[in-house]
Amino acid sequence: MSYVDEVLERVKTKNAAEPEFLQAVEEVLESIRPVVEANEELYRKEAILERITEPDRQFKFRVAWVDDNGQAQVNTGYRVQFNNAIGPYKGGLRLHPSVYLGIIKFLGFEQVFKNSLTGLPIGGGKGGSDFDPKGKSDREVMAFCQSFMTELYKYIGADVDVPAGDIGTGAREIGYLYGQYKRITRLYEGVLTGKGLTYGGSLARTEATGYGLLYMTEELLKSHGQDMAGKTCVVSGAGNVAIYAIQKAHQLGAKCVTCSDSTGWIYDPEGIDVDLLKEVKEVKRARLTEYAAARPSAEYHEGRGVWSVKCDVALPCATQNELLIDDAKALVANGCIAVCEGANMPTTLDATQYLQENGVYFVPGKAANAGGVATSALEMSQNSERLSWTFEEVDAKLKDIMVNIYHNIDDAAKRYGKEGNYVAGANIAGFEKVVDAMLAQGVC
Ligand code: NDP
Ligand code: 2IT
Repeated sequence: MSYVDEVLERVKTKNAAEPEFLQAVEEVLESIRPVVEANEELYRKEAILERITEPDRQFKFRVAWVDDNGQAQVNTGYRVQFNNAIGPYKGGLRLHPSVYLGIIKFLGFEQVFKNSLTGLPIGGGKGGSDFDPKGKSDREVMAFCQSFMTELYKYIGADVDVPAGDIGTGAREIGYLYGQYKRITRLYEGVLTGKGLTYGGSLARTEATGYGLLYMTEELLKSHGQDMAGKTCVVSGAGNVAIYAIQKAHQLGAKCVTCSDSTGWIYDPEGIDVDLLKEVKEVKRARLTEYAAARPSAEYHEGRGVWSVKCDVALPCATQNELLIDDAKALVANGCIAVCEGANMPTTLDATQYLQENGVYFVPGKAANAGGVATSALEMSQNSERLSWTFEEVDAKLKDIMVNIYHNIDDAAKRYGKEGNYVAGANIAGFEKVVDAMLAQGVC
């Protein structure tokens, strides 16, 4: 049996109850096959694949807090420190009822390769909790965050592990978490990113993932003789990534006609009104029905359905496994030319394959959404030098990083005879740097 197959079997046996983690590992190991085959003896001897699929360590802890009725509540907190071969662990905190260890491991594993692709010195980690911030008061969110950090602070630090936002963790949560870290440790350090601008945050971090996604999409189209101007886009999600993806797409002359949340979706043929969407989601924290109520051109539909709308470009920006095989078929039938993932692993393996086989340019999340964590690394740099850069400076660096990632993954795919396969390119390019560092640092 080949080394890749052997390790895939081992990972399946050891993590049988974690389908999302297995999915992420399978995608990566399948696409790095040619690299592994070229170095099989060395990698096997050094147990590279066993080590890269096993987190350095994982923490699981109780988070007890008191709700507004005086009732004690208990959630579970997680932090998985996956791999720090190239820098301190870095990755977000997800607060969503679906969170369990397998979700955090899949996200941490993806983060290792994504962070490598940024070209910046950051390792991979992820954390979170099954706490649901939706419908909670600010005081309840603060109580949860303080309790969560009272455990988490032991494991993190500006040069050790630097968490950030993800689903359910935005500026409000990062603020409460930072306040508690500072209070316990007495350290005023860049231990979290996505901080507010008055206490060490970076300009353009809020926009970075969505903007970066569009810089990547634009570069992809440009290198295939097209551009974003005049394109119709369908977007899923209505959170941080989706909002700023839509904003940048509109700045580039495209029109985004959909967005969605966990209960329904909007079709707005006039183009999504970003200011209204921000008001509904960032200020009121309300449902998309409020968007439809305030916007005559918009239709609201219950359930899921954005991928059935005719488009040139599809940008999944909500969550994992939200673009399924039938959605891929609908996109192809409707003439979609590119799918770039703003979310982490939103497209299932069979849907990805279908899109690629039908000539759709497909850029996976670990490359296309890397602008968020890259800008987090820029926030860390600014914190270290105790300076802050202008919006234009950070935005220009972000754009450079995304353009570089595109060319690196394109080149890596070509080097292994897989031209145009950006999944293979991203996994290979991300893997090469991490493995090089692991080999240099010995067995650990
Ligand atoms: P937010 O919490 O700001 O927004 C998430 C959006 O997706 C919301 O509209 C939410 O709807 C929807 N959503 C979440 N879970 C589900 C679900 N199970 N089914 C349907 N819809 C769902 O998160 P972000 O925008 O920050 O994150 C979106 C994706 O992007 C995630 O995959 C995240 O890992 C990834 N990402 C985020 C980065 C960042 O910097 N924030 C960086 C790189 C990737 P509702 O409000 O109804 O729950
Ligand atoms: O998935 C991701 O890359 C993020 N949620 C951002 C992580 C970060 O450290 O900014």
